[in-house]
Amino acid sequence: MASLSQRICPLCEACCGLEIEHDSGRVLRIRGHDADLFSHGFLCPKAVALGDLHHDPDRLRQPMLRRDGRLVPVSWEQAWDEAEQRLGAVLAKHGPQAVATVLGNPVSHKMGLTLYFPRLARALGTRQMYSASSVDQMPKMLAVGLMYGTWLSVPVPDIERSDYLLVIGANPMVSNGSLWTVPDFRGKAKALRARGGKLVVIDPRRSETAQAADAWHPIRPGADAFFLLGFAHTLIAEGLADLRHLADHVAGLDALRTALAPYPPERMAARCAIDAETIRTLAREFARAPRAALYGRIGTCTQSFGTLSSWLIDVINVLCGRLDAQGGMLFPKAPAFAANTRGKPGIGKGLTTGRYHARVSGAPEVQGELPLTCLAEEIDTPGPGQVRGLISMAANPVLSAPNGARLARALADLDCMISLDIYQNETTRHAHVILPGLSPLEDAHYDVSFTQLACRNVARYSPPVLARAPDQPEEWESVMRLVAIVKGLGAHADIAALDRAMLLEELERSAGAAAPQLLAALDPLQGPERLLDLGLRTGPYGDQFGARPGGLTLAALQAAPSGIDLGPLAPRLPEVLRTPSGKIELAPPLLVADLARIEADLATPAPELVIIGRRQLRSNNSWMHNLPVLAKGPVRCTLLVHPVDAARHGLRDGGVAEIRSAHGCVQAPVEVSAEMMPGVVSLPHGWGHDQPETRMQVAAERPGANLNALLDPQARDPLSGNAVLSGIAVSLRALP
Ligand SMILES: Nc1nc2c(c(=O)[nH]1)N[C@H]1C(S)=C(S)[C@@H](COP(=O)(O)OP(=O)(O)OC[C@H]3O[C@@H](n4cnc5c(=O)[nH]c(N)nc54)[C@H](O)[C@@H]3O)O[C@H]1N2
Ligand SMILES: Nc1nc2c(c(=O)[nH]1)N[C@H]1C(S)=C(S)[C@@H](COP(=O)(O)OP(=O)(O)OC[C@H]3O[C@@H](n4cnc5c(=O)[nH]c(N)nc54)[C@H](O)[C@@H]3O)O[C@H]1N2
Ligand code: SF4
Ligand SMILES: [Mo]
Repeated sequence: MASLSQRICPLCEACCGLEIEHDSGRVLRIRGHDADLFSHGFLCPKAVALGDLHHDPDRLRQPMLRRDGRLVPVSWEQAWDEAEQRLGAVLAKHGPQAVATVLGNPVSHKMGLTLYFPRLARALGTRQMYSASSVDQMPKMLAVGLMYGTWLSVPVPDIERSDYLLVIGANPMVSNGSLWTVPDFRGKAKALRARGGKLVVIDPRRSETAQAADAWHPIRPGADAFFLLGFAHTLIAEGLADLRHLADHVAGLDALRTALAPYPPERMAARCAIDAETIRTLAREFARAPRAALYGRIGTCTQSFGTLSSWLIDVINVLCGRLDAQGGMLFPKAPAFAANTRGKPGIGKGLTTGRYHARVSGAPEVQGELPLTCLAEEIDTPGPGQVRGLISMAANPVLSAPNGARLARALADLDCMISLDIYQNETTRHAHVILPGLSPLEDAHYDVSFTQLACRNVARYSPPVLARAPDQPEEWESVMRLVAIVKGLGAHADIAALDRAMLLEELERSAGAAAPQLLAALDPLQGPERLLDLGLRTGPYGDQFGARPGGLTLAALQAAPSGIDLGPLAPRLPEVLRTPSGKIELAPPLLVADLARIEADLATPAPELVIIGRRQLRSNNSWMHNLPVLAKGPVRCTLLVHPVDAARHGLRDGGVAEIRSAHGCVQAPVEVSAEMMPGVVSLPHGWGHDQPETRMQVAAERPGANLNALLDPQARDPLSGNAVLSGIAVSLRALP
């Protein structure tokens, strides 16, 4: 008898509700869950691949252990003994600072990992912490953190009530949104246009989003800050700025005016390749539209001016009174875990960076992390503090970060590498022990991070759809076993007791004498569900343990498989702020000082030909290329080249190009396409599955080329430490 279960999709930030039909452990069909109060039945092709993922014979179901140089399947018992012995040895010999951790993108989609990694981090106390954040959104987090006070105070477009949406460096039609949880962007954009609104896209490529827009303006990669400076300058110079309801909530307006003064569009145009009149026109349109929002994403982050660009986007929204306004940019109010719903409303400690620095490069700490592009050199550079052990969780930096080849060599030289992952891939093949995680259909789900970025306030919970093997631990349990090893309690410690003891300690810090009572009130829940119940009940909609009857609890979510709607986004100023001043900081000194680099850059000639990346509907970073339903069809890892550039370099459609940069060389099939702006070529990231000792048979059949092999591993945004992934100079050559 087939059964029907609901499950939130954990694959991307849209967090769509799915309906999964299954029988005796086999997935029969996956569809959008029409009754889901948030996503209303929307899904994309990746969700359908959850079945392939669950049944993938290459997905690890048993721990793998390195023996005589090869990874072989072993029992959990053996895996834990090895993990304890190796990690224990590194800790005993070199101390915790010699152990690094690296987190990949899926960590933020798995509640067990998101909620339990902080325990491991605290137990270890290492400064060697890395994650995909520094090849992604760190610049945005830093910019909003400085302006509003917490790392995830990211306002999102109120698309359903907007008249004008300006998108820069994002392709939500394919990515389904990022730092903006917005299922069915396509439908929402269509509705915006149908009611007379306008969608405008700024992107070096006429992306799928640009194709669905009213206007597309190509921009030179890496030059967003120049465009945005010209835009913001116009707002002030032409008297278009109008803070409206924000006037009483800002600090630093005069400093901002002074800082913007040197950058009229006429000075910026050549650098960003958008003419001055267009910049002025866009600024006027944006300022005059009844309700408008400016949204920027990864294209504006993964460049050397990432933090400046991210800041200027919010500056423009503030200058036009678009922030915290209906139809503009609003702050979600998440039901649990959001730093901007905790503590005293309207004021806070704000944040700092550079509390310590990377040993080799001197790069500053940001949000407790060092730049991912520093990891390889921290492992392979001898000296005090050299990294000798690594714990990776759901990360594939050998493909996802710019210096994969060097990183792979460094990983192979570690004394201890433990990976919590579901594949033996380009990164985990170097591990001494791989501890398999669950299939997404085997664990419970709550969107810890993405409820904080959602286009509507909502709370949803999914129980596991399918049973896991009896000896397979949940991921939080594996993390807690690592905690037990680090704490010297041994890998076979009583995890449930340790979990309870650590939670009690945390509750004592926050609730003092009431801690034991609170803990008892959460019985008999355990693990992530217990933390979730605590988060919900003490959150802004919570039942406050009985003080607010009818308020949110986990039990309430469990009784509502379509979710609980908490209403449209609403203005939150000044309550949302956590800055020391209690104001929106418009001109943080760190950012204003960074404008000096703009001046220096203006004097540097731009390269003739540069490369950018590209996301695709049937691909998810590096790790879904092994799923037949997504892998089938035409070869996707192709180089898009504008006809003019193709002619100049003797390339033809369907031919093969050699792509060379100062840092590497790869080959890829050519697709001649007028989608590109001339002088810019595009290759998707996450490919290069031709390395030995991986276990991803489908992916290996069509490995593709690794874009990141071309990038400059030392190129970073100096403020956030984020890697530069866009706009790298390349040359092309046709291969026979
Ligand atoms: N050139 C270029 N490079 C880029 C980007 C780009 O746009 N251009 N994008 C960057 C961005 S935005 C990101 S987020 C990073 C991503 O960087 P990573 O997170 O390092 O890469 P992913 O390909 O997402 O790999 C995810 C890993 O998690 C594992 N995994 C998947 N699901 C689970 C699970 O449920 N449990 C466990 N334990 N493991 C799991 C997979 O097997 C894989 O090893 O790549 C970055 N790299
Ligand atoms: N199908 C699919 N969905 C995904 C992912 C995936 O791999 N596949 N990855 C997920 C992840 S980890 C993330 S972080 C999100 C990212 O979500 P988005 O930020 O929407 O990511 P992209 O689709 O890469 O869109 C970035 C756009 O920026 C453009 N661009 C490149 N360089 C520049 C530049 O210098 N300036 C400007 N203005 N534009 C530039 C690119 O052409 C591209 O259209 O997507 C998520 N969703
Ligand atoms: S858009 Fe994202 S969350 Fe929605 S079904 Fe596709 S992969 Fe899953
Ligand atoms: Mo990402």
